[in-house]
Amino acid sequence: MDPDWLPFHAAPSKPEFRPPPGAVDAHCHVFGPAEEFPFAPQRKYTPCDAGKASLFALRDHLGFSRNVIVQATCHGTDNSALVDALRAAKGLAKGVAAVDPDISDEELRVLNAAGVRGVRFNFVKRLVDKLPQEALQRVAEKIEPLNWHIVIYFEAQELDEIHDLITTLPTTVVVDHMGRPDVTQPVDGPEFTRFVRLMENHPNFWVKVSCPERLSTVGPPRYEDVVPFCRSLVERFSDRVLWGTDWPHPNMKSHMPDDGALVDFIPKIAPTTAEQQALLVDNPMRLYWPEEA
Ligand code: 0GY
Repeated sequence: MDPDWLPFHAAPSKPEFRPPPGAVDAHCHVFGPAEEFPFAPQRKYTPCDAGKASLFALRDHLGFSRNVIVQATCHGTDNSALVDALRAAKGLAKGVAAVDPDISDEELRVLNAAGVRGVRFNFVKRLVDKLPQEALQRVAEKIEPLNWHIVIYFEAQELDEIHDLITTLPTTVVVDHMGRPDVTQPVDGPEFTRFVRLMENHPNFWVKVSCPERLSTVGPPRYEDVVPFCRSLVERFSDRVLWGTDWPHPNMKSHMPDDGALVDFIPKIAPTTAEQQALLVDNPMRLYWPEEA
């Protein structure tokens, strides 16, 4: 693992907030274990191992029922660790994969059978080498017939560059971590307003109100400066918001969050039981387990 890598919290607190029955942690990852699932040669970081057993133990400890496991860039487009975790979860996890534009229909079928329901396009420059837009469009066309969606990860300053590509995608589009706003700017300032408009103008867009630990400048345990941003999205788009821990928190440099404290952030951004039910159960179930929703 990288010399400055911060491993995940060894003993997260038990949250005071009790998620509603059937709650879904809709953004988390597995890393390795590297001996069984080697990291990709082109990776931009080498994490600690963070395998499926630790993830499932955290799910139970925090009072959640299900996970959506998102392929992390350190595994490139080799989704073996993800698929292994999905199979082990016995229906209690769905996945978001990273795929090459020339992926075969048979490979897509295998991923689908394992529980993959989306692909991720990562535009964060420190994490990936740039992929041509035409390649991403090819992936979008291939996954559309499977009824998968596209998860996109970008930072606020990248929105201009990718706007035309992402707004013409034919599927549901889920934006990670609110498009990573600069939370020192006002919530009603030009940057975040631009993101709110994107959500308003494109009803196929969903958003994860996640990662206060990455966005906050005031820090743990309450991450107060991120609350208004999440709150504004939950209020406006209550049927298109998702929440996730982001365990095992790749590339955190300032601190490693206590996952229990992250769960206690939820009632601040979704104060009513109706909002909590939508955020944690109804919305992720509709997107990832429509057959049970
Ligand atoms: C996240 C955030 C990060 C990393 C990745 O796939 C990844 O490597 O998503 C990050 O470094 O900001 O969502 O886990």
